[in-house]
Amino acid sequence: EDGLNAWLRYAPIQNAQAFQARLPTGLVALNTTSGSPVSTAARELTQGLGGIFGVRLAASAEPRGRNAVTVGTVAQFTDANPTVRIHIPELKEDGFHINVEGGSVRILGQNERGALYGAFHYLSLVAQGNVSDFSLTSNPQAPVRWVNQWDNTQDGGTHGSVERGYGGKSVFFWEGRIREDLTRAGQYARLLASIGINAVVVNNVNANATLLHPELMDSLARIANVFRPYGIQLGFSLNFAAPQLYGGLSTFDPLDKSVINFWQNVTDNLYARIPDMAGYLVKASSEGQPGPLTYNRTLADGANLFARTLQKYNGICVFRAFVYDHRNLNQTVDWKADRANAAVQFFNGLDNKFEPNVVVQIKYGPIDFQVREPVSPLFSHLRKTSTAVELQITQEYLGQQAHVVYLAPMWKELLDFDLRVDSKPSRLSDILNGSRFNTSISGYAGVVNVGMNTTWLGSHLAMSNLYAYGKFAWSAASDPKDILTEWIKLTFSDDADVLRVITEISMQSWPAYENYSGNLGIQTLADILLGHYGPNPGSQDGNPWGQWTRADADTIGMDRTVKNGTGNAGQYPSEIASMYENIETTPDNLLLWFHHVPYTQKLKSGKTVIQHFYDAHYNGSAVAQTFPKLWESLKGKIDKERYEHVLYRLVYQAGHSLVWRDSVNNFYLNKSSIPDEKGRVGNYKYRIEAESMDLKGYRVYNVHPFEAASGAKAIV
Ligand code: BDP
Repeated sequence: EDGLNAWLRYAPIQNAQAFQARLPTGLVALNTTSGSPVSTAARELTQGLGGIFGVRLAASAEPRGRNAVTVGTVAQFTDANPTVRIHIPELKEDGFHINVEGGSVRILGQNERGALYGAFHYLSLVAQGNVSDFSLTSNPQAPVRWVNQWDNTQDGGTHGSVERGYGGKSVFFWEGRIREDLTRAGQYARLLASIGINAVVVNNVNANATLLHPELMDSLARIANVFRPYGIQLGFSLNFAAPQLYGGLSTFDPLDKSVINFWQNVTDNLYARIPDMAGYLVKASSEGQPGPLTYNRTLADGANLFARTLQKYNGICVFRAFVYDHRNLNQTVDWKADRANAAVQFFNGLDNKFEPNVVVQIKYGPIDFQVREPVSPLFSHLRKTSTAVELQITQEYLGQQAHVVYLAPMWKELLDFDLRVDSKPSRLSDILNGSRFNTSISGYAGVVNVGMNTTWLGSHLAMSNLYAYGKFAWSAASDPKDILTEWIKLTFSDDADVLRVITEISMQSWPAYENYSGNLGIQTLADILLGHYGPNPGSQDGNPWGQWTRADADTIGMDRTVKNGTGNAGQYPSEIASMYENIETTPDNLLLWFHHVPYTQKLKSGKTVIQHFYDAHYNGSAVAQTFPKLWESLKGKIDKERYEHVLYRLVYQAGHSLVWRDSVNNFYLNKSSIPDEKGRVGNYKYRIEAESMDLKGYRVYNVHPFEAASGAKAIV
């Protein structure tokens, strides 16, 4: 098993024979046109029931499909069976209804995509051994359930690279062109359709304008063709300066007539090739990228420019809120500057200025995919504008798939968070499903970044995050542990030990990572300048982008209060603002996010901040130390290839968690000069240092930063 089929393995289940009498023997596909999602559904059902139970479904001519599985849309069913009355609860776009009575199974979608989702859902249930009679209706909570890929498309030098991708080369691009062989792109679409995703933005938000070349647009259409049988639409990232960089115009001012014409022409050309394109994703005026602010235009001017070109095609323009330009080059502490404030400031006054087909895509927290962030306050400011949350499946700051970090519990906390807008219940999930502010095209975007590696993300266990993302995008009421159980059964097996061990590892993994990386809301403490990987707490304060931990000899944390700090707490609705403004009411896990305190500040637990730091780093890494042993208890119960692959990574994670623990603890011991009450930090008397051994073929190397190696030395 190499992971390629992920949770769609359709592996035989135990006691398959016992179920035979209850299984369909025929198949009625209500649309047999090749390439239609319903015909894809029929193929999956044949393959799935064949794999799981060994049944061979015969195409059945009988339109009602007794002892058969019938799949199609409600309208197709009614057309084929004009005299049959069926009662189906209300279906929303992409929703489905499944009815199982013995071997007669009806899977009907509101549209073809819904029928395909229904087929996958049915297969997932039977693959978990559920063949009893049931009837269920499922509707997605929101229409935007997108995936973003950060695949690079430049000519020359990139070799199919994926920005922040840890699963190998792009499945779409190679050297500035679209791959000839798009098999993997099709397999990816299959995986995504099975979890209810309806669009993929295929190129990096740091977009390159050359893809607008007509020949490349033709090839982009090939990707869309591979997606279509799975009901997946193609989305496309744009470079805001393309009119100048690619079109040869002297400007890219969004209000300039020639610029408007340029973009209309691009949109017309793309839709001529891809009539069902989902729309655009735009990163502008961010991290040095061009944008409307270059011309003193507003972000709404920027978003509307694209939105208007899309309207006649029903396309949407997703405009990212990750906009900031603050750089502090002299590196002195500016107590009022705060990148976390940027989005709300830039969007201020724009709420009623966006075209109706604009969706503002907001990272879950106000900074950047950290291990713990409060919900972005921007969600409470945009009330007339559709919004989508941006979650990150690729674990950029969270261990880059070399560490197991199951993210669903984090997402659950964020989605359940009540922003109390106007002192009314305002859970993030209710803003995203459109119910809180009555928005029509809100939803979810996940930065996934799969690659050509057969594990997709670079690690088998990381795939639970992709699976969970789809489930949350479909329904925020999903439960992280239930999702995990399902995923384990489908991906590995329903063996009790396998379920117990993978659940134990996964459910402990986010708290463990938070503990051994950066806790109390201090951010991840990963190296901030280069790879965003591994411990480098010093880099947080020594960079111009303003992500400051503001640690000195006596104090630590970022004062984001209105009273003394950057005012960020005041960007939240009043009840939440006052909670974060006061140290007493700020939850410990966000204490250092909102407050600058002495290391000796007491937490609610009674511990000091510094002692909590030390203890948490020991506890977190102690948990990671248990992972390899737990996994080893599954030897023989998991196929060899995946067993070895996962074990290798867990052993690495256990070791790297020690590096994290010691680096962070040493750094703060050095800063604060407050010893660990338990005498552990900086005490290496039982450790044999590599540099003190007899070295053959190695030499001693001075490590910088010092805290990354005991005694600041390593061997190379
Ligand atoms: C940062 C990533 C960078 C992205 C940027 C973004 O490090 O690769 O381009 O976010 O989201 O976290 O635009």
